[in-house]
Amino acid sequence: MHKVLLTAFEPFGTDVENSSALVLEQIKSRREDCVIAKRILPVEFRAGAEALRRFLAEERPELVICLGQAGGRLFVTPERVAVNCMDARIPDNAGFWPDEEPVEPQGPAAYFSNAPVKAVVAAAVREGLPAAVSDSAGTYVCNCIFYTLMHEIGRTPSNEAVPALWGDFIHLPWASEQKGISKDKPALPVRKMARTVEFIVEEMLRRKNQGKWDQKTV
Ligand code: PCA
Repeated sequence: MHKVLLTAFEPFGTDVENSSALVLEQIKSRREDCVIAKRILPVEFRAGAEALRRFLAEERPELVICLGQAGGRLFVTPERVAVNCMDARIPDNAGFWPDEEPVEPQGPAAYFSNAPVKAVVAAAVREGLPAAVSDSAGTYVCNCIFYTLMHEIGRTPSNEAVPALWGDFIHLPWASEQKGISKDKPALPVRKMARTVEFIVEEMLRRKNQGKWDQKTV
């Protein structure tokens, strides 16, 4: 039985709901060959990172995907890279408002996701699902959580050719059903986004089991 950890966020800014939490709710916790632990993170740089570390220690998953909302995007967008920078346009939900501060003062400038993001997105697109690779998770809380995840993975010993823990972050558009989002804004139905995330999880697990740890699209 495979163990997957999926996280989403509370609402933030002026939004009363977060599409990532609506999508997470729709995803089944148990599938044929895997158990999915679902957790909500606060939209706070420090407490969010702390909560993620705690969930990793509690769940000991082999695949972690953190979901977040990026209002204005058109597709479900797995992120390729996390940067060591916290630079916020608005304060987080605890009132912390970083101005070009590192996530980890001793950490590298950036981390790539160690999952085959491009290959999995290509597979999703072949299925007709609304997915695209993103090369920037921004510099707000989502990027901080993604950077923290990859930093923790880097500290986890792994002797095998295929790392023991794969991590990625997926930004989602606003949801069509989301309260407070006007109809002229770009949005996707929750069910469609949930199906796309489920496909990405399945495809990542399939590749991980086969030891296919490369970015080739075929
Ligand atoms: N999106 C924000 C933080 C929480 C969320 O869902 C971001 O993109 O950083």
